[in-house]
Amino acid sequence: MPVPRLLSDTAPAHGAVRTPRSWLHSDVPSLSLNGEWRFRLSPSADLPDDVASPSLDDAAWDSLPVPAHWVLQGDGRYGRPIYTNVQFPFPIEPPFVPDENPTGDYRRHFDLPAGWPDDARIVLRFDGVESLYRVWVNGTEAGAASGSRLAHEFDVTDLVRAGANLLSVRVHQWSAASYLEDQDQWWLPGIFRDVTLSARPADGLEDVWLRTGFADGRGTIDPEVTATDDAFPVTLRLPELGVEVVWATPAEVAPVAIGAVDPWTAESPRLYDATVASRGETVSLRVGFRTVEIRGDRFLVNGRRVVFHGMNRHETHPERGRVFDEEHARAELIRMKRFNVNAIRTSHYPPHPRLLDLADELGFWVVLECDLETHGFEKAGWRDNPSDDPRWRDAYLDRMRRTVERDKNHPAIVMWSLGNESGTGANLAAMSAWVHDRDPERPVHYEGDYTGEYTDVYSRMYSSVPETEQIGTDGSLAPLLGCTPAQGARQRTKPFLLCEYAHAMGNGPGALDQYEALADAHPRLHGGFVWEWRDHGILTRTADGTPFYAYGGDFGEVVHDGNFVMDGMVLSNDLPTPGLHEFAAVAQPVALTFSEGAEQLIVANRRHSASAADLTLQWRVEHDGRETASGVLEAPTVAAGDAERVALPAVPRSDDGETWLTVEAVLSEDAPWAPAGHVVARAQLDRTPSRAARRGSPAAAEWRDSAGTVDLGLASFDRGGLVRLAGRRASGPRLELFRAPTDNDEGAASSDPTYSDASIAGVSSAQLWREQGLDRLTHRLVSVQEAPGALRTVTRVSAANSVDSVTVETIWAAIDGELELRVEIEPTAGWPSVWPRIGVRFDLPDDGSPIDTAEWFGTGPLESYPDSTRAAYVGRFRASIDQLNVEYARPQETGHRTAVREVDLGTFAFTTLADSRGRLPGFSLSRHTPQQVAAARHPHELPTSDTTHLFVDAAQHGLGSRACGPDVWPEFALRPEARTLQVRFRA
Ligand code: IPT
Repeated sequence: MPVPRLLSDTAPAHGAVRTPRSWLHSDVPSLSLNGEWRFRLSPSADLPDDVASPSLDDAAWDSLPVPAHWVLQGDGRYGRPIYTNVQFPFPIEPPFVPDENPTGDYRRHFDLPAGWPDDARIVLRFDGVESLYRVWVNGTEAGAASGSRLAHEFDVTDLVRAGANLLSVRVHQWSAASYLEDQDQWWLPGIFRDVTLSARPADGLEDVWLRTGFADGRGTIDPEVTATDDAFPVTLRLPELGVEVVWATPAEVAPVAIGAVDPWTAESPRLYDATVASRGETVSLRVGFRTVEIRGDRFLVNGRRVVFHGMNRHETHPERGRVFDEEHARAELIRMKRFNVNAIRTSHYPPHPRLLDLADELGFWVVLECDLETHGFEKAGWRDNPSDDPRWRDAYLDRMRRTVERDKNHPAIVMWSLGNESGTGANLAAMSAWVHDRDPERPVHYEGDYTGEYTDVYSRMYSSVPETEQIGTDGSLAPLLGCTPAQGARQRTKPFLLCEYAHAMGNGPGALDQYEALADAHPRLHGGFVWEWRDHGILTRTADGTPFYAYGGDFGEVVHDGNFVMDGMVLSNDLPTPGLHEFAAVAQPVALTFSEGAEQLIVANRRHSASAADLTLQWRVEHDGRETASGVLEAPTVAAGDAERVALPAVPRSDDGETWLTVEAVLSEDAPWAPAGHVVARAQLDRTPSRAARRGSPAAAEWRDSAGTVDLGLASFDRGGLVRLAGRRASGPRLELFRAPTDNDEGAASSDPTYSDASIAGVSSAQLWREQGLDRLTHRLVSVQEAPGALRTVTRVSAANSVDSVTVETIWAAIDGELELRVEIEPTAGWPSVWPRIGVRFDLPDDGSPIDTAEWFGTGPLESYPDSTRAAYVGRFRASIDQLNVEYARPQETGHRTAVREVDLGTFAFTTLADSRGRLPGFSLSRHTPQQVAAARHPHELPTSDTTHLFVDAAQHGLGSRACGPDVWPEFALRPEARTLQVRFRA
């Protein structure tokens, strides 16, 4: 077929492409063709077929590893990655792609192993090639295929010969298939998964499917064996269960009652080794017994409701891209388990097949998604969308078929998903119908089926808290997205899940606990999947060699979507974000609460089916963050879904400090994913006896005007301003209303009426802040006064061309060997929007000994914000300035510790006093001002600094999820208001 026609061909496969089947562990002879290949890159697809010619001399070609993406090899020699979310990086003219089409020619020689059976079919398997490729063996074309994250097998029996062989592959970056692969990720061409040659005997097992079931403590296996008559007898063995069944002919293959077994669940992923042997081949599987069903609006596994505490997982790595690394994948899944993640949506394509072995083994509910997204068609109102165009029907069906057939044996997979963001249409409906026929058990998911025409579960992305609540509630006529009231009523008859929520871009997301509470309250709601597991940063270097994690635009792309690809719970360098810690606290599988009167701990087991017998309840009492007593509670065994009460010990109270009781549920023994002692859940109780709050001293009454150049206790002042503190240079307090906007502050999504009083549709909070000049406030000293042992200043703070202002009164007073500072912050009426923060900044120049560590008593150990406080607990913590701040991919607000009581910075320390409403301030420590942070696009662009900045904030604005979802919940939005800050410094 001429190249232009092949490139625009919507039909997925040509030539000797074999029928899709399971990815099986088999004993047939095989040869991995991974390794170094000869490689040549051309800028265009229209090339002579010389790549296939045995006489071509490729000695001058480069060498490239397989599997790999060519754009991630050779330091830019083979082009660069392109990041787009919804946009297509080429003109939208389906099914055509531009002539400028990077094309990689690959060649390698291999020896056909001696001793492979003569009558075997020789099969060449590609587990992933992006996006369209042609294959030749010894100069003859075997075929062509597309479907980047799907497997293809070619029958090359007639093309290979004994001894040396030449394998040639031509890979085009762009093809008709690219229109179906518009997922939000880097475009990364190349042979990026394994290539394997195998010898399939005539009496081998073409395919095996062991469908399992579990009911009343007993397992069943409903087998499907695809093999020729010659392959029989076929024997199924499960040695551990004493099962050995022999089928003499295909007609004898029938369901097997297994007897008593332990079921498979994500919590107790019990697997049994099984083999299926024909005359010529034995395959090994790990079987888990479980039954998936929908009953009414409940999604059940083994008869019990499942709540997804899930992550959307892309395959991405800063150096390898989508090339699979089993060790890294295992470490990722172990990390998920440690952070109370119990489910994975394989967004938005099937992962490397080994990932599903790991999911079976470690235990996850998996929604396995097909490799499909046509999001870029949304721009033109879905005109020409392949999803509803008969020319693409075969491609859609082929993709779904390859998805299901490859992975159907995995107990972890409890749902199939048709794809993501592809509008709606007949081809999607046809995919669903095909799945229903092929695998009637597992439900079909697809979010774009708003009205529920052809899918089994109701799914949404980023619906707000009130909307989600309405979905969970009966009798609500509130319209559901894209539905008439009648369609909405139908959707409410189905189980609901959030296939994406809580967009984890930069600092955030907020409100995880609000979504969790909804799933607790409304059984129809089955939880969801956070967008997304990890950042997709690509490790690269600046011209001067500084390494950094690149995002969209860093490779000079013509169109790109910036840092929208950095929206994970884990940073590019594998570091879990505070957002992931918040998730772990919210998703904790046992809820620990205290009875009224605090005599008892209530242990509620929120798991699917496992008891809490694997957990030990440890307690400790701390006075002002210092442990005074500890022990272990006599824990009852709490069955899943039950709650039990446990008596608490007597708590010794501190006379003058705070008394906190902390209870932690920890693993009693090592689990496959965490050692004994790993904290699974935590709760705290404030047992501080109520006593009169510590009040600041009354301000001196006899003020007289002053030049303000005085010494006061451990500080010196010049014209009212601080110049020295505890023997080091210092300045401040300076009013700070700005924070370096988070990605959510920069987001302009959503105008849900519930939130709208705090936000304007289409306009980000950050834009409003910049318009008002919060990042460029100017100061005018109005007055300086003195009284014995005290100093008072009044400053008016406002921005250029603004009538709105803030009056800041500071009163310093030397008291009991300490220096007290009281700051009264009072805005004029009329400031129009929410504020990022209300606080003050102190500048502390290094002078040879930088302030680079803080020890504090307050909440920690990680940053927290008003709508993300569940992971924070009260204690005494210590951290370096680098540990205090998170290196988000794009620099932004970070490091705020809420409700701090005491901070020790080495040369000096300070305590805080609650305001008249009992609110304690927070603090942060940074090497940069918010203005500097806001100006940097990447961490390495931050200027070198010779100063530490201390921020004491009366309040911070919440985080929300507005980069792609709802704004900050009104209760956690910070409005301009008068606030008081009060701290006491000591040396
Ligand atoms: C949603 C996509 O499904 C997901 O792939 C990702 O792009 C996410 O957005 C944003 O990071 S679609 C969005 C338009 C709601």
